Amino acid sequence: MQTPPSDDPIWRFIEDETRRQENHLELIASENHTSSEVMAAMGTALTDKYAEGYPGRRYYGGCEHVDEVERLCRDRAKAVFGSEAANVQPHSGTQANIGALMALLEAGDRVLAMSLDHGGHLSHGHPKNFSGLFYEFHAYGVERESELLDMDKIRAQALELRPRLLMAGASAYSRTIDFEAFASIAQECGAQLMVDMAHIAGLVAAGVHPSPVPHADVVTMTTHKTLRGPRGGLIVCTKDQIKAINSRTFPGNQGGPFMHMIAAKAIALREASEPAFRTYGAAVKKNAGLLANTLSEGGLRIVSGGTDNHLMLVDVSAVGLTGAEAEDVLGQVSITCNKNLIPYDTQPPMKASGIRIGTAAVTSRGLGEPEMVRMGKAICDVLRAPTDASVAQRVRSQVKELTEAFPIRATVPS
Ligand code: DSN
Repeated sequence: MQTPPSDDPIWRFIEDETRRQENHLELIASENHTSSEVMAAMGTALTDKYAEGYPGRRYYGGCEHVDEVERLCRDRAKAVFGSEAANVQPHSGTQANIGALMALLEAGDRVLAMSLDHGGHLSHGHPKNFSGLFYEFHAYGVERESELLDMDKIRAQALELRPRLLMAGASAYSRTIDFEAFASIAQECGAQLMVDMAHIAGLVAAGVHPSPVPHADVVTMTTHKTLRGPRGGLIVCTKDQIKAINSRTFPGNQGGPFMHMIAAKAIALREASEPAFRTYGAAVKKNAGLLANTLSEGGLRIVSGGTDNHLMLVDVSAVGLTGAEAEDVLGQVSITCNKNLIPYDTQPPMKASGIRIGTAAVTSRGLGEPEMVRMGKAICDVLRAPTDASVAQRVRSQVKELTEAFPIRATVPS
């Protein structure tokens, strides 16, 4: 970072966090490192502008330039995801989901979505979340043996429940989701289909994961995970749905849009449409596969036996650790990940039996195949000898070598 503009301690905290990111290997599957251009757009005069409404129909004056920003962002979202319509205003993934649920349902309507305990998301019906408070959510999960979604079982459950909405999408599922099968189930039971592709949006944009867009009524996402944009949400949908989506986003559940973030989303979407992003998406997926193999060969159990996307769940109970302990020992060697429930976990969420690992961020800083093998072996070493100070010391040096060889914004387009 350049010289801080004042001696406000906040700048010190920001510098500390910047340094932490630089010196750690970031394996939290929902995080990424944005380009300098995305980063720059967030710190612009657009943050000062109020623009309630939509381009051409705002409640305040002076919106002519931010109108252009939002129009271009919308057009880019439609082009990247091949959708008929887009709303780029949601402040977050959860707010995108709130807007979509409000557009598709009446309060109290029945929904069938993936269980949080098996990899779903809080905004897919957790009893303390808006979704669970205002709608009647039911959950499907993965099979105990295979740890995979069984589409026949989901079909049977949906036909019995007859939900008004079927939801697909997850925050901790490492396998390809069959959106076509979800659409066919929705059609069979007379439900609408909503897909939350927050985690895989970048893989879909890169063409390395099947897209839900041709199959779903509404698709929500975040822009900051594999899509590598600023923090925020985004909704793509059919022409039939956009009027309701717009109205439930603003004034339904938000006030003024964050125009600086929409500018940054537009830049991220341009980057996602460039050939280099296809290469990036393919590398994220390849890196995840290699890392999963290395961990598996090193004696760790990967939930469902592997990964088809950017993430994997590692069952650390087999090495005598809880997920919380594994997160902690890896943190001590500058490898950041998060504890995570595994399917049918017997531990509470704050302990958990697993960790979730993703390759989006380390791939952005340029780590490739040899580094995945090296990192995977280091993770195995630490998790299998969590109290061995000499192992920790050796791995810390290895991480230092990697982080120094691959600085964060050296390889991301800027
Ligand atoms: N917190 C995000 C994740 O880690 O998957 C989901 O909102």
